[in-house]
Amino acid sequence: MRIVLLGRGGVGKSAITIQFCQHIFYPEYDPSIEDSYRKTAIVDNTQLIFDILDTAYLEYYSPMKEQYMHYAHAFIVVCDLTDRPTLVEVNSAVNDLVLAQDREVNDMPIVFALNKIDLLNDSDKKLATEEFSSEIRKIVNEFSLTNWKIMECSAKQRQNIDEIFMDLARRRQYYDIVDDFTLLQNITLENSQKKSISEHSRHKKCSLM
Ligand SMILES: Nc1nc2c(ncn2[C@@H]2O[C@H](COP(=O)(O)OP(=O)(O)O)[C@@H](O)[C@H]2O)c(=O)[nH]1
Ligand SMILES: [Mg+2]
Repeated sequence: MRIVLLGRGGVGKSAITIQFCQHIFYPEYDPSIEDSYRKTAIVDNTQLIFDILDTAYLEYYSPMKEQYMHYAHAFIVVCDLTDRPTLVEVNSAVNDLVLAQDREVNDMPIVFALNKIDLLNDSDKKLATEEFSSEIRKIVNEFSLTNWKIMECSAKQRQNIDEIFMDLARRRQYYDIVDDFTLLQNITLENSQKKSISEHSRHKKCSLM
């Protein structure tokens, strides 16, 4: 199952990924690293392979991100519960993933992860969660998302980290994982179709002239 993490730099995408895969918290992880991780886990008695892309803001075009976004089975859109401006990126992240998935119904599983709850006391956490949740609900309505959940978490203290990934696995209708070989075949096929279409239109133009 392929999962992509999105959200503004510094919200904790890498910390969540590394905590889930390796059970450690790196306080100083390089913010420019975009990398994929693999982890096997049992969900409801079924063994699942999680292929996770931890994205980063990159100045250059990232073909890996483009393909992962299109072929992803689920998304984690992360924001920092102590930093309200990180909500801005939630909107653009949802916009990007909706475009990349290009579905008739936007039923791709999405968890909105409100990270860094360890930094807030109970009453601040409650207030911030309410505020973030109401903003996220607006975005959900705007894009007509049908398969989503808001979850608080702490990558630092490993709170709700496994739960996020398990929730996405359960939200996915099908457990049949397209293996990497099939994926590669699909990409090659799509590329060759694009190529033949453009060749076809070139020929057409020539014959018209
Ligand atoms: N207190 C706290 N700090 C966190 C948490 N998650 C990430 N951080 C810190 O926030 C900063 C950015 O995290 P990082 O995972 O690199 O963010 P990314 O840019 O979204 O990948 C780092 O200094 C992390 O140590 C968390 O749950 N609690
Ligand atoms: Mg990172």
